[in-house]
Amino acid sequence: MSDDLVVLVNPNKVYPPIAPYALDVLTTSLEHAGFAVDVVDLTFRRDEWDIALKEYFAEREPLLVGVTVRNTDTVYAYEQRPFVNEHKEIIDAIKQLTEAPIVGGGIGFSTMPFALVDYFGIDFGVKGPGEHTLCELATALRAGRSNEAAAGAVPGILHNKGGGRVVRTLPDHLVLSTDTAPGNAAEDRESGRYESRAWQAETAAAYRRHSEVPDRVDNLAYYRSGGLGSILTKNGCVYRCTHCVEPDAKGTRFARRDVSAVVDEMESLTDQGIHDLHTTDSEFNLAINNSKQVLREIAARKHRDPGSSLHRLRLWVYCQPAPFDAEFAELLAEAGCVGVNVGADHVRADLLHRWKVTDRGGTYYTFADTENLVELCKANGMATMVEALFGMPGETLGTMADCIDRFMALDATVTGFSLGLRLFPYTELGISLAEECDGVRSAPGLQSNNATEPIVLTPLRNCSGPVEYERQFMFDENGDFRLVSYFSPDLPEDPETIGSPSGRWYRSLQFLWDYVPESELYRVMLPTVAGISNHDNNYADNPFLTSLVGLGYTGAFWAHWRERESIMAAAKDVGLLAEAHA
Ligand code: B12
Ligand code: SF4
Repeated sequence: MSDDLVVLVNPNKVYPPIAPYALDVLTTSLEHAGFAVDVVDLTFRRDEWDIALKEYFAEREPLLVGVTVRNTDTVYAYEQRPFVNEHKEIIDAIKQLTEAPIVGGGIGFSTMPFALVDYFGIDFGVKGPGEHTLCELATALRAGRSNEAAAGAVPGILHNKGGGRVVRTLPDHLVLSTDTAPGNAAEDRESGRYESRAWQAETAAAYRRHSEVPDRVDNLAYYRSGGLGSILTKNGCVYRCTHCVEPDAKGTRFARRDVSAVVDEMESLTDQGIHDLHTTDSEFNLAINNSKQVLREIAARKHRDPGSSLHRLRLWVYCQPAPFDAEFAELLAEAGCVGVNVGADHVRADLLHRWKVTDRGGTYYTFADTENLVELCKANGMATMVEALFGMPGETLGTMADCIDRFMALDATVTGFSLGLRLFPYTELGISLAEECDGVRSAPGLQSNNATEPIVLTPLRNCSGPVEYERQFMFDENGDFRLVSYFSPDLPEDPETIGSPSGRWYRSLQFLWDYVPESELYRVMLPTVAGISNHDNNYADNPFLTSLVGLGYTGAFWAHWRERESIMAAAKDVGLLAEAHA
């Protein structure tokens, strides 16, 4: 066994491929801590991943294997396509090839970490940023500790005890603290729900990003086949939008990275020829002063050095409608931002006030902020993608129509409408629906395409532990996939649809397609089901996206949405697209 070798595996098979940024972050920390690291990236070998694993493990016997799980599923309520089954297959193969303990992590993983440690049958798991925890785990194992002893020595680690029991080692600073979910209930401490995970993140270092280096993430290869690079300026989110997994999975406080380290990393990527960078913060404009500092630093370096590769930077950012002021818009443009994707979600104050909320439950924007953002971006030459999410509690045909009308009146480059929500265990909506069911009844709006029985959720406090609680959002009692989703029961569906656990909210979807004027469809993204359209907004194996990257387009895919007909025709001409998709 190599007593200082940690292997990090990327099992993501989704195309177009997105670089596993997490593995660059973790590799940087492990190397700082004196470990040798190999990245085994299966994305580019997705059709022969088993051979890739055999080749690798034939020559190496590592101390520890880490597996990153970025996405549990597509999180599209109409699709409900899981990925964790593919990941399990890969993990099972790894177990056949090495004795080394396996630790799981990743943002998707962190949405249901106890259930996934159990489902994958792995030794350990980490919820949230893994930098420090992974180094401490590797250090404990290198010192010769057993898995049991290592788990006890590593704050925050999840340890598989077998027989469906997964326990977390309570971080020292939480032993006496109340830094958990409201009420600080025992089950919240056990599951680690809604904690600050800022202490878990590495904020001082520039993460090392490589291209064409063996056993490392090949960022340039990803850029060539996915069209986007990535950059993180801070971890976590302080807000509590009721549909969103991120405050829980990433942490409820910001871990702001050192500004110079962030811009060093961006420059290293642009030096490598990766010119389109997408922010990977939950929202770039929260902690806005820090974000302004990052933008000022980029602009300053561009001014100082006319030869800097940062002049070729095209930045794409995720934002909320507020805060977003004129200075921020100007700084964005000066730094090289070309596109702003805003999660405005809705226009109706009556819906937003109980949905898009701060940690104290207050609203933080109105539709006027979305209008302001679109105007400021336009004035500064930046494209905009404005996204709405339909189907949250209280949604009716009237509220949808109102939102479509007012979103279409915005002069946004593209407007995206989604319908229905994939529900996760620790979102406010997931928690409140479990309360409403209380383990004895179903709640209106709960749906899963595979459900054969009414969906009855049990609150965490009444479950045997977090494994059982989390599992019910992904699996039924027989262990079959049942990805739980939610659609407003106030939408005009037949009573049979609403009454059936597997009813499909097709009428509401058809309404969307009918209501958006045909003349506007060129700049609108709508959810699809088989038969409605080939033009959907799903990133997973989407023919439009694969055409884009095949033809050499780069940047956020929505920025090319208006030209999709001609792009797909061109892709067909050069043989990139099968007839069925043209
Ligand atoms: C930016 C982004 C995108 C961009 C990516 C652009 C780019 N160039 O990277 C685009 C728009 C392309 C995109 C697409 C998709 N995305 Co996206 N995306 C994000 C976002 C905002 C950032 C992801 C990221 O890179 N984070 C930065 C890295 C450094 O953080 P990290 O991955 O969490 O890693 C840390 C920890 O998780 C942990 N960790 C990670 N791995 C491991 C492994 C071990 C062993 C350990 C110990 C720890 C550990 O340590 C890491 C370092 O701190 C996240 C939400 C978020 N705030 O993270 C959603 C998110 C990951 N996306 C999501 C989804 C579903 C998708 C799509 C599947 C959507 C779709 N159907 O089309 C696709 C998948 C694309 C693909 N090929 O995989 C979901 C996943 C939810 C879930 N339950 O699985 C998220 C969480 C959004 C959400 N709120 O629902 N995405
Ligand atoms: S949707 Fe809300 S809770 Fe989620 S990351 Fe954005 S601001 Fe934070």
